[in-house]
Amino acid sequence: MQQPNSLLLGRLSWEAIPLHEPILIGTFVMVALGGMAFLAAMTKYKMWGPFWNNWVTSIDHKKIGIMYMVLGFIMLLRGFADALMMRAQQAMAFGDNPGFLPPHHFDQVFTAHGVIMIFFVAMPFVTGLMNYMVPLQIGARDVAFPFLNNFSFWMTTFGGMLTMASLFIGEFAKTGWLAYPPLSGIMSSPDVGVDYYIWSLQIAGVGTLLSGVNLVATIVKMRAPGMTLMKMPIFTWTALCTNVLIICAFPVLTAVLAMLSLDRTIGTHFFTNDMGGNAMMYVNLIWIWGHPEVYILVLPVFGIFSEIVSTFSSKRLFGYTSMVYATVVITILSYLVWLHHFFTMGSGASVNSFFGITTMIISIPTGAKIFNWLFTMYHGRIRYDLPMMWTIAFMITFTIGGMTGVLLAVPAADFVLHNSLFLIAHFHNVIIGGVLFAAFAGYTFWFPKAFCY
Ligand SMILES: [Cu+2]
Repeated sequence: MQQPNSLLLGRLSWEAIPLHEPILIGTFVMVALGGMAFLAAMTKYKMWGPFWNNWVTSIDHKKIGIMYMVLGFIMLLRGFADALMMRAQQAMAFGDNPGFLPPHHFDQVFTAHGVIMIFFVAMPFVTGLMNYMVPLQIGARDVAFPFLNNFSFWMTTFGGMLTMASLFIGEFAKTGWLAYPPLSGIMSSPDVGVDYYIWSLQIAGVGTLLSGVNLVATIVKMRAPGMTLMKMPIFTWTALCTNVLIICAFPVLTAVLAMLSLDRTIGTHFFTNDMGGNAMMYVNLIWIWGHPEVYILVLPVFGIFSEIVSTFSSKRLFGYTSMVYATVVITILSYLVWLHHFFTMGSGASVNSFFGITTMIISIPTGAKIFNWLFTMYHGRIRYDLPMMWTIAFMITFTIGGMTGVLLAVPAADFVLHNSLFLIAHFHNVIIGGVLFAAFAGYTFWFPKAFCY
């Protein structure tokens, strides 16, 4: 039996430099040239001082918010390049044509695409906007713990840098974005890939948890006098619920990854096939984090679109109170649906029905929001500026994604559709139509506030 490796980061030797991979060498040369140009320009225009003082060490929530957004955009380029590589490979590789990506490289690209888009694009996009807007909306000078805020940002950034480093030193996990064991165990993945995965997410996860604590403390304790909870702007309400979810869910991620790394390093048997381990326990725990995670991403999105719809319809938001209740109900329900990600585990009709029904129920408060936005537009003087265009595109795309979600919530249907392209289409509809469209809408909408243009 393969012994667990003694080095937490696996084994990195000169063989870890992928000199035999032309695609990676080409990418490395481009990144190195770009990096050197950046360093030269910074030195030439004496930008190091201002960069260090005004950005790197800044504890200003506005600056930190913008840095999160920049991080998201840089990682979006990588995540999107991965998507293009996957699709190009799938378009080419049929018949006796193997395509240009060897299988182990494709698996890394596939895994990195999911990890990067969720942890280092979607999360920084929404955390950046919450950081920027919440103190302004509640009339606070800054967040509750400004230094901790800067620290959280750099923890997230270092997690992203570690994931990027795996491109050129060693390799990334080949397990899919949630690293299910036993594939992610030391037997099937003896290389450094899964260790990179664990370290990147543990570091970024701590950053996210701390920024969650920071924003909840800010919203609960630092509102302007007279701003009672039911007078808070809707975006701040969604930010409050989101960060409560972060505080409840991210410790589960930290714990499950810690147990996986113990299995890999000192040979415990939490998720192994033998010695009493149970791989399905990992799957349960990672989705107890994973499903709240999707609402951590989409609740602020609902807040952004609520602000935009009422602004560009020149009307108060319809059903403010029901919007708030719908957000709170979604927050609670999002913790009661995780098993819909693996109805096929075989946990029996009663358990599957419970999780199928709770999943369907969650579509009711979500649907209520869509109607509230439509009623806000109804009889409004609508200006079709860019943020409003993204909003309408969101409403259409997200509703289609939502409906396929309700379909997938039917265990019998899910038995057929599980892990199929139908599922891929469903979550890309809700995440691209939701988070990405909201980021573009929100940045366009609040750009003048940030850059006085
Ligand atoms: Cu889910």
